[in-house]
Amino acid sequence: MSVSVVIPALDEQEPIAGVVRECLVTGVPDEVIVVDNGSTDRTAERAREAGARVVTAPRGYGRACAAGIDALSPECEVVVFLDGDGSDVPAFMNRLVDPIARGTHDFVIGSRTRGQREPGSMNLQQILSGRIAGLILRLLYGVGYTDMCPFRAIRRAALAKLKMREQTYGWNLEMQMKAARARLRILEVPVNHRRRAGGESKVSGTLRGTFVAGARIMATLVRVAFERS
Ligand SMILES: Nc1nc2c(ncn2[C@@H]2O[C@H](COP(=O)(O)OP(=O)(O)OP(=O)(O)O)[C@@H](O)[C@H]2O)c(=O)[nH]1
Ligand SMILES: [Mg+2]
Repeated sequence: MSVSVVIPALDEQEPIAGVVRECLVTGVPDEVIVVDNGSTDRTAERAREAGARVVTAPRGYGRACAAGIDALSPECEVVVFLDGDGSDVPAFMNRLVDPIARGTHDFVIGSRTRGQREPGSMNLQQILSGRIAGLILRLLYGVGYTDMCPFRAIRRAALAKLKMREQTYGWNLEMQMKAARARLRILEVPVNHRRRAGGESKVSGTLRGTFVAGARIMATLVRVAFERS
């Protein structure tokens, strides 16, 4: 199966090359697309040097993912998403892609709370919000998640049908909700998680980032829960 990796990156010049290389050495992806969200540093250049194709998108995590999807090669059948800060562990990519390639699942998502976490790689509110969102989704759709992990793989055709709309931090949760609502065959697998490999935190490590992302995630939860499929 043809696999493409999409990596949203904003000012990640330190970690990005390592992330791209780690993806490529797995031998799983046919292409790695880094979506540069208007970085003011050398993220794009470093990503390109490491072997990625670079496309640009306006600020916003969801906008980055959408731009990555627009840029997929025509052959691509499976899309893998992961962060550009070196915190996700690309060595686990096989475990995410395999069940889709074997035809048993459509959406395979990592769970950092069930995997091994480097101390300090996730804070309490990230762990709790993933668990709580997972419980709410179990009540809504009968699908249990334990994390809103950015590292995930999905069949391209299934993703297209979800009609993703979130432009910022609601993107990850929106995909999980819509996948459950669409009755995709979903699997959650434990993945390890590290501290970011250099650079600065934009979300969980700052009070403002935490607040903005938290508000957006809650708004997404309410919007998608009440929306007709
Ligand atoms: N904040 C933000 N992050 C973006 C954007 N576009 C892409 N990203 C990337 O989204 C990923 C997640 O952001 P992080 O800053 O790592 O947020 P986090 O994982 O909650 O926090 P730390 O890992 O502690 O830094 C990183 O790869 C960012 O580079 C954007 O528009 N805003
Ligand atoms: Mg991070």
